[in-house]
Amino acid sequence: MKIIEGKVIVTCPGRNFVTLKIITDEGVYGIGDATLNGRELSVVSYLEDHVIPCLIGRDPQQIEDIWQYLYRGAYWRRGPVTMSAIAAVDMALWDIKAKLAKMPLYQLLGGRCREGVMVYGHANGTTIDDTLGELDRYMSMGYKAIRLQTGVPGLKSTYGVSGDKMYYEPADGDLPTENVWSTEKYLDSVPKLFERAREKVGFGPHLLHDVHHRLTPIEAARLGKSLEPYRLFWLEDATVADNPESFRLIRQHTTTPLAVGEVFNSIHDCRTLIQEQLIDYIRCTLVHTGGITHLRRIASLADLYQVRTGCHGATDLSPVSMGAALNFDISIPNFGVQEYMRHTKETDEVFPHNYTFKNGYLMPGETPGHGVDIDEKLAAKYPYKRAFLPVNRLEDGSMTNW
Ligand code: CS2
Ligand code: MG
Repeated sequence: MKIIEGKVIVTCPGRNFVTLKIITDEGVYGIGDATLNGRELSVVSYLEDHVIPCLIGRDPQQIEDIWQYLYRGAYWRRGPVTMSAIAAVDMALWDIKAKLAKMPLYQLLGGRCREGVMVYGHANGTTIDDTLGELDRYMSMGYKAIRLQTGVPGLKSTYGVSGDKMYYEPADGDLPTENVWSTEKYLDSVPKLFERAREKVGFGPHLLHDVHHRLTPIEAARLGKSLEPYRLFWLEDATVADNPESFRLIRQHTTTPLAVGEVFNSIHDCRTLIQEQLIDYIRCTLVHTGGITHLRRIASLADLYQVRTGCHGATDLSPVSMGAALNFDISIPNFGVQEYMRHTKETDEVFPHNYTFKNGYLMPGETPGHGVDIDEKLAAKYPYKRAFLPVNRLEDGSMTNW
């Protein structure tokens, strides 16, 4: 069997998605997500100019060898663009192999370790009351785990609070929009949110929160400590994870569980955090961390240190990533939770899929492969539209983390 074609499909049903389709001489094809929010065209070029020409003629069943070829052969290894491109190839090749084996991908990965994949939804509002109303709504939809994000009094905007109640798309401008941030105002409001939430719903639902890289280590330690009475499932991206030493400091002050990793793209980014048990959940995702072949290694390392997975699953990861992730999640022993930001109707129509939501769990389907396809004709109706993620400045105008 040989690869005869690699096709990159860019579509924008409300937001941009990049999909790689690998076609074989026996007619079987596989698809992989290559979407990197705000930098989509960089991955398109990396695939079209530097990857696809090297794939033609190769045996698509040699997944590991092709992974090693693309990783070691790049010379300039790692980074979000490179690893997203490798991820797309890897997802497509695993899709092909499962189709050839006539089984859903999770069976090829070792079968089920659990009945379903617990997911978390995203309740958010401009005020605490609004957010608690959304918490009610997500609980009524059956979610067992819900992330809470609320507006910060005195700030025009903050991460995770969207106008639309079901969909959250942060890439909102043809050039980066400039947000303003105040840690002081934020640290005043978050403990109140979770105090009110636990008063309202008790300790049944898992509650999560995403700090989105915005605190210093000692501020993150203070927040973690202040949230301990409310028993969060996790506090995410409490500080920027460039320097793992920051998490040694946070760990000294709080038992609030920590989740990190959605911006990571290789096992080397998370090795110290996992080996020193400085985190409790690793958020790496298939599309930005080299695909199934690499994320399996990360999950296995994490398992040795009782760190569980909590894969990133925002709207800017396509349904292809979600479908592949569910097959991965259900098959590993140390699964924690899967993020599930719903896609719009248009997106779901471009990417027909077999996964289903029921009572707080997502279930991968039983069709061979990862269970997601792309309707190329429909995709062509939505041309690429440049969109940047915002940038963030402090009230004095200096740059900070978005
Ligand atoms: C967020 C993301 O889902 C999350 O945890 O951190 O929404 C993130 O902001 C986007 O994926 C960036 O494109
Ligand atoms: Mg996040």
